[in-house]
Amino acid sequence: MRSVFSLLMFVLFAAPVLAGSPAAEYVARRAELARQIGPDGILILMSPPPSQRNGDVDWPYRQEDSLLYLTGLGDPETSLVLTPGDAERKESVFTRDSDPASEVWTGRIPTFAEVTALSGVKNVSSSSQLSGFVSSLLERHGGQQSLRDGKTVVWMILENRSFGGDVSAELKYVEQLRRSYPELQFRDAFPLLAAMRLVKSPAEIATVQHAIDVTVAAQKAAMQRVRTAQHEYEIQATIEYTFRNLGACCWAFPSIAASGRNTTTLHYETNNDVVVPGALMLTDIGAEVDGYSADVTRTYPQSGHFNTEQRAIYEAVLRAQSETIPKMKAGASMRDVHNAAVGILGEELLKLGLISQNKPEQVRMYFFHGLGHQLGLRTHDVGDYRGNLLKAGMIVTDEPGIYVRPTDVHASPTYLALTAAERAGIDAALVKYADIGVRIEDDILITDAAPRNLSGAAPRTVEEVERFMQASP
Ligand SMILES: [Mn+2]
Repeated sequence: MRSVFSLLMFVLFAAPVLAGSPAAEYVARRAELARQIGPDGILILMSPPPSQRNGDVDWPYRQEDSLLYLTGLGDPETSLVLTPGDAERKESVFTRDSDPASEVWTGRIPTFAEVTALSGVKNVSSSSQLSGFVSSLLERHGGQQSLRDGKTVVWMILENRSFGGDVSAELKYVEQLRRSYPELQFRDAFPLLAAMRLVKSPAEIATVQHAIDVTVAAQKAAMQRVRTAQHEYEIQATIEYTFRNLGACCWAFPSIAASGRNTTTLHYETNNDVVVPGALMLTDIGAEVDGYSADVTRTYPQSGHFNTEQRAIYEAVLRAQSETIPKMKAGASMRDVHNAAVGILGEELLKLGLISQNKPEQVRMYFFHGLGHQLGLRTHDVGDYRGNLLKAGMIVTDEPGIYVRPTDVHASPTYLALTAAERAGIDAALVKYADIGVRIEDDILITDAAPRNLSGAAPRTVEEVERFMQASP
């Protein structure tokens, strides 16, 4: 009985890693969304156009997250239309026709049958038919009065697609439809999809775990490489080599490989400086697998040994992480977990002399980002956990840090408001710990029982890091 169960679990968890989420899961997601938008709703999701790098070179294509979530289809020029009120045809995909002339240049275009097999959508047609299909749909709705009565609602992803003054294809399409059908109502489908995407299915968790496993291997390779590397980019090369070598498509965000004082820059990503002998190295990296992101940070000494000051800061951050991970339980508020981390960092910073009183505004001179974020199809995934309680199935990072930037501390209003004696005490500590930056980041699965650290296989404690680095060739 037990072995049958284990085997079943293996199949459930292993299959998506090998073949992407099965079509059944996409079918269920679309059915749930269709239920939410109701019979008067029409959902239209469009893939973004390829984005140009320069000349005739595009960036690698990335499908829009929610379209990927609902269909598994990664190709450009793909649209999904859901029509829950239609008796015969409730869902349709419009995508590229096969085109031998262009396939010579850009590779095979999946056949309509392949699109059906992957997504579970039976009606697949040419992308050239999308606009005619939507018009005939709206004419029909108009004939049934619901358009004129204002009941027909077109749902699209309108979320932040107009950033940068660049009006998205969606917004242009909305304007075009509005001109032809002034009575038509439009609504943003993003909040519905964001709510659905918060809690991850077993297949999604397995995919994220796969991305994390690749990222953990890259962290270990980086810890080995730092002993002999001359420049940060050599560490970056080792990391990204490992991603591809283990089958991940790419990074989910540009790799941060920071040495010495660069560890105190949160999103340092030029990675061109020398590796400072004996200094700390901070690598904040994430592989992407089947659209899902990992996000793991490790900080380790170039020499393989933490010196006294590095170790003191490291232990402070480690304590904040070790004591907050167990608090990431279903029903807990991430805001409370964040505040707990701030309190612990405050106790430690006080012991180190870097603050004069354990107050959040003083801690903020060294820890100035959130404790964590959701992880999924985006590295900073949908869902504002600040307003919501943690739920089983969410994956959330726990990433406290301390960044000692003396110039910034000296310029901070909090520091300037302190007494001369308090400032003198802090100044002495700043000299001691100047330019040390430590962040430790793990990916935590919220469960109904204890939280599970999905990235715990990367050496994390001082002892684990030193033992691993010293045992390395
Ligand atoms: Mn992160």
